[in-house]
Amino acid sequence: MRGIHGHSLVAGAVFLAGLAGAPALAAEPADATRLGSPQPVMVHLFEWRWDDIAAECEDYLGPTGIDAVQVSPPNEHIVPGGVEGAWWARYQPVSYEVTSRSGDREAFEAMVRRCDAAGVGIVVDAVINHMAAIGEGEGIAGTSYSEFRYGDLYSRDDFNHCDRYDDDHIRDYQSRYEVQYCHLLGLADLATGETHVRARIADYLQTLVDLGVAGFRIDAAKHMPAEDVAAIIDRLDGEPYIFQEVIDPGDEPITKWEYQGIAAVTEFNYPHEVATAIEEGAWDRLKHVGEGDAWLKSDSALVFVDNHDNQRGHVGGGVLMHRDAAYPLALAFKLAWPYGTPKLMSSFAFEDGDQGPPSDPDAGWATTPVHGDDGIGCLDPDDDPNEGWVCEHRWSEVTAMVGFRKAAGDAPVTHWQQDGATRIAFSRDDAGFLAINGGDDEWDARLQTGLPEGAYCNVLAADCDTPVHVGGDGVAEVAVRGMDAVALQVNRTAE
Ligand code: QV4
Repeated sequence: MRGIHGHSLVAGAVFLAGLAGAPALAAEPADATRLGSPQPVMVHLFEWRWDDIAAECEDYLGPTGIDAVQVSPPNEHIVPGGVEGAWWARYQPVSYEVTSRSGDREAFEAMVRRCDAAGVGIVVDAVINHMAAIGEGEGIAGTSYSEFRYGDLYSRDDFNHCDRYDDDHIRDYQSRYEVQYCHLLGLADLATGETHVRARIADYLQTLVDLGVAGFRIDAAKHMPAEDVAAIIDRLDGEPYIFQEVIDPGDEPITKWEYQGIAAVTEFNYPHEVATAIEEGAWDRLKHVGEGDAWLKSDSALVFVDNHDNQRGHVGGGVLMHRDAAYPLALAFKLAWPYGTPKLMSSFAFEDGDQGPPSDPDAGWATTPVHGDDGIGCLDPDDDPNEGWVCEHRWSEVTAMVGFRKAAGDAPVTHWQQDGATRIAFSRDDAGFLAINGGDDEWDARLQTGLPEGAYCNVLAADCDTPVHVGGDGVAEVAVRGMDAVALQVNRTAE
């Protein structure tokens, strides 16, 4: 048993003092330009296979200007058959061998190479807080595990044993100690305070850096003391972009602020504020997204309208997702609004929140490809809405707004205008302009832009047949249909 009994809030306080004295580490892994462009956009190709991602990088992501893909955990996990093909098998690591439901190491390496050649970086979802749920079984690459023993990698002493309740599971999120030293959902909690455990985790991450990955999502970072996360990252050679999954609902002792000096952090205010503002018809509240003390500073914030957990209500839900009519407008806002590093969700459709990706139960729940001869492509409106690859990242509104974000660069927001609470518009200074009509009736208005005089294409429209005229005073005559938007960008004028 490790000497963690009696560990208390004090450790957190000591650590914070320590971090303040370690500026060398601060901010660098949060520098999103490490993903290869000044305003990078990432997409989560949730549960996609490695060869599909490689093809997607070449066919769509590179040409669209999407900079990076978050991929599902690439290391060995429990067999999906044991859990009826559930997607969350990937979050139960059995070893650090690079073999998973998405493909083997060879396919992973080929993906990294092909995506890199297409200008797209791979961001690995790193599950390092824990191993598979306490119990026994075999991983997808054949590694056996039993209670607190995972192949030759870890044994009992490498785990925290928090001595709470009868099963050491986390129950009280108001207890810092429990959240960081007990077992999240019964998953065997690694003793990340131990030097040799840190070294093994860092070896795994370093292997991936050496294979050429561009970054990491640190899964369940809140469940590791920030000091431990910092110490693991500090061991890495290379320059990965890192963001940490910290769900801070605002009323727990562990906060996102503890992690923001280490690397970027998920900003969970974002999906909730965007969803509630839109659902309450208070689109004008979007003006304040990212503003004030409750929000991470922009460079530290990883932002999203939904993620793989909250789109299926795993973390309280309350977000917009691909099934919602307002979702494309929420994404247009996200890509036009210069706060945080945006991540797009590319989902598979589901009926049941545990349901895995399209797959064949008779073949060990092998994932059905998107591309190639056996590929099923992306969901059409006529398809079964409960199964298939949704591919939100291919929607025309999304690809257009990725281009808008690049064109807007670092131009600030200017000329905020609104008509009531549902009609909003703003400029990205002299580089772009977005008007969103969240009401039902058409919005015909003369709106101030920062754009130079000209006839602009609405980049959200299918064609440029009806350009929008901007006068010498920057005023545009716009007609925005109900639940629609108009986006203009400086380099997209009518011929
Ligand atoms: C079950 C019972 C538990 C019991 C346990 C006993 O429900 O009460 O303690 O058995 O063994 C799956 C099942 C879950 C099961 C657990 C262990 O859903 O019912 O527990 O396995 O067998 C994903 C899924 C989880 C899934 C987990 C592991 O969301 O449902 O659990 O993978 O397969 C907090 C955290 C945050 C976390 C979020 C889900 O602060 O960090 O919960 N989010 C990340 C990922 C998420 C992932 C994990 C963390 C775990 O985004 O996808 O959980 O790696 O908010």
